[in-house]
Amino acid sequence: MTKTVILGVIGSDAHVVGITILEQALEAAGFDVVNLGVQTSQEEFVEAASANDAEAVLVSSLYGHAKQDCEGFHQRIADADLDVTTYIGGNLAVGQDDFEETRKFFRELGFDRVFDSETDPEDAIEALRADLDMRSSESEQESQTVSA
Ligand code: B12
Repeated sequence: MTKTVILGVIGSDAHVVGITILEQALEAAGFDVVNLGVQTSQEEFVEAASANDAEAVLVSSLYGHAKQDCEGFHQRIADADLDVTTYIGGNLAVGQDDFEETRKFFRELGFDRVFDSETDPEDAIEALRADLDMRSSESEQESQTVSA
C-alpha cells in the first residue's frame, strides 16, 4: 500500500534544493509525497499530516535555527493525536559542532531519526521502509538496518 509522507522546510528557512531532491527520490521510490515547500510552520506540518493521514513527517532545516523552530513540535503532534514517524535532516546546528550531540538533542526532542547534510536520499528511503513496515508489523522490528 502507498505510504504518505509529509515533507517541508521548517520555520523561516528558504533553502529549497534539498527537499526538491528528496521529493523526487521519495516519489521515485513509490511514496506519496505532500511537499509543503519552504517556510513551513509547525502548525502546517501537523495539519497536513492529519489531513492526508500521513505515516511520516520529514522536516528539513538548513539555516541553523532548527533547534528553536522545532521546540514544541512533538507536543503539537501529540495534541493532534497523530501517530507518525518523524525525521529531521539538513544543516541542523549553527557552525561545525559535533553531529552526535546534535543527533542526541533532536532525538530527545522526539524525532525518530536525525540526518546530517551529507545524507543520501537513499538512506532516508531505506530508513523509512524499515520504520513504516515496522509500524504495520511489530514482528519485523529486527529488520531495521539503518542507524540515524
Ligand atoms: C544555496 C544556498 C542558499 C540560497 C538558497 C536558495 C534556495 N532558495 O534554495 C540563499 C542564497 C537564498 C541562501 C540564504 C541563506 N543561507 Co544558505 N546556503 C546555500 C548553500 C550554498 C547550498 C544549499 C543547497 O542547496 N545545497 C544542496 C542540497 C542538495 O543539499 P542540502 O540542502 O544540504 O539537502 C540535502 C541534505 O542536507 C539532506 N536533507 C536536507 N533536509 C533533509 C531532511 C530530511 C528528513 C532528510 C532525511 C535529509 C535532508 O538531503 C538533501 C538532499 O541530499 C549552503 C551551503 C552548502 N554547501 O550546503 C548555504 C547554507 C545552508 N546557508 C547558510 C546561511 C547561514 C544562509 C542565510 C542565513 C544567510 C544570511 N545571513 O542571509 C540565508 C537564510 C535565508 C533563509 N531564510 O533561509 C548556512 C547555514 C549555516 C548553519 N546551518 O550553520 C550554509 C550552510 C552556508 C554556510 N556554510 O554558512 N542560502
